[in-house]
Amino acid sequence: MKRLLTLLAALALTGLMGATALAGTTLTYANFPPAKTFPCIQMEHWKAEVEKRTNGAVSVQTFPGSTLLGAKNMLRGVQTGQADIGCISTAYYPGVFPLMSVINLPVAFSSTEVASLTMWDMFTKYQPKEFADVKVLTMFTSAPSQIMSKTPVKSLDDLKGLELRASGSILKILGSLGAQGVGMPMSQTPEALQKGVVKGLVSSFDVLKDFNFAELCRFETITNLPVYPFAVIMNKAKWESLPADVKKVLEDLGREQSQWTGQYLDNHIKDSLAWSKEKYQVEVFELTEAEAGTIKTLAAPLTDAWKGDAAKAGLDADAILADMLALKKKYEAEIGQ
Ligand code: DTR
Repeated sequence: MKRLLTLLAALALTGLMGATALAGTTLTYANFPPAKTFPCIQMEHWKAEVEKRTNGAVSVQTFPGSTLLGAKNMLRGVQTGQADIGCISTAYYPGVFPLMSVINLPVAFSSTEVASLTMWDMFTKYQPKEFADVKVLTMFTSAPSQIMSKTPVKSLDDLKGLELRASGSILKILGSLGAQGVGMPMSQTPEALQKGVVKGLVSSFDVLKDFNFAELCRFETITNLPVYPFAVIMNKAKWESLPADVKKVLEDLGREQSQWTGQYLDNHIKDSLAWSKEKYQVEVFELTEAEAGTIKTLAAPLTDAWKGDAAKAGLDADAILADMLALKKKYEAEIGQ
């Protein structure tokens, strides 16, 4: 009897310890832009879902605005465990993500939801080696990129010599259009605009409202340049330490979170532009069809350059590109453009 009691007590204790250990699981999640920008809005949504779906067994402590890790040390910081989870814009790491940078090519995505789901499916299909030492929790993109500037860009001629902040493939497109692309993460852009180091930027229209860029950049030109890819990554050892049921909750959220973020941003772009027109009377210019055609022609070599880089990394570039275009088409038919 005494033995049985001891056994029961031991079992109760282990159970209790297990529950306590689980209840105490807190995951730190770092992000580089300010709290009200879309990468952080999606982070808070994910946190709420994880806490709800694990019945509070896991809590997530979020660090927006580069308070734990910044745009450029995010990848390393997550690999080394300074943060458990981090959000990276892959365009800030040239050459590091040869496969997933296919999403940053000039293939005319017009919906963030389509681009985000395409990216997620590409990731799950190819499981690229470039992410082998982290656990990928979700992926999404920004919306198609547009010019926001202090001086009007009514035609491509107005771009000559204009200093515009950008990143990734867009920098190269700007160069071939005669503009002066200046590469930097979004988190450094407010200061660069304030100081006049750049006269505008190329990114998605959400930033007009979320960074109040509409105040300085009163002129917007629709160019529909590439989307920027993002990945939410987790420290591999931390991932391995999680119980199976928690892993399942996080894995089940991957695609859903990608779609949620795409939908959020597609709606928010409209809201941000309407707000900017109302508050700062920003002017929006559309290029002529001929000029849009010029951008397309000038951007085309980027795809060949990407293929070269992908082949060097041992990837089947043609198959990857064809798969991405097929997924884009499939989602455009399902969701709309
Ligand atoms: N990686 C991006 C895309 C972007 C669009 N909106 C935001 C808001 C906050 C951070 C990044 C972004 C870029 O650098 O333009």
